[in-house]
Amino acid sequence: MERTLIIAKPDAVQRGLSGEILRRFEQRGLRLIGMKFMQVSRDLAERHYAEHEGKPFYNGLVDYITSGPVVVMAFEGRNAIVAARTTIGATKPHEAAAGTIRGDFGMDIGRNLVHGSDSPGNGEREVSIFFNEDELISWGRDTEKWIFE
Ligand code: DAT
Ligand code: MG
Repeated sequence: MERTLIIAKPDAVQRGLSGEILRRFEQRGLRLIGMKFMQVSRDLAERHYAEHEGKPFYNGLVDYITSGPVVVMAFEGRNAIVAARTTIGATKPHEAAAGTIRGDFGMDIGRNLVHGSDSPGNGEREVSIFFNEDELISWGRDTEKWIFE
């Protein structure tokens, strides 16, 4: 069972796309276990993006994710990481396939609308820095057997 952290970034919230983004993961069959509307602090942004520290785009990335409120979601499921990444699309929205979130709504790498964890380890790490365990709901979906064989 994998966990992935999804963030509808400030541009997605400003453009009224946070519901559309939630809908796509929900419809895909990922199971929501936590969600919150929040403003990311600089400290939290720096911990979340620690692996990018020192890269030329790092400061801009931290500015962007802290520039307005975001909707943060945690999902759980078999193969959740890869499933979410394929729903999100390529990092550069102008190259992202049509049908993906970035490919349908984005143009610029600095406004790519959504974050998704890139590995099971990062999924666990990122979910745990954005959510306390008591903010995550363990629940069974009645449709489970129609989504997974
Ligand atoms: P992703 O968000 O697809 O996982 P990433 O983890 O490599 O991509 O990078 C995190 C974010 O940093 C990405 O969503 C946009 C920004 N970014 C990455 N590479 C960049 C670059 N070469 N120039 C500008 N921004 C970049
Ligand atoms: Mg990444």
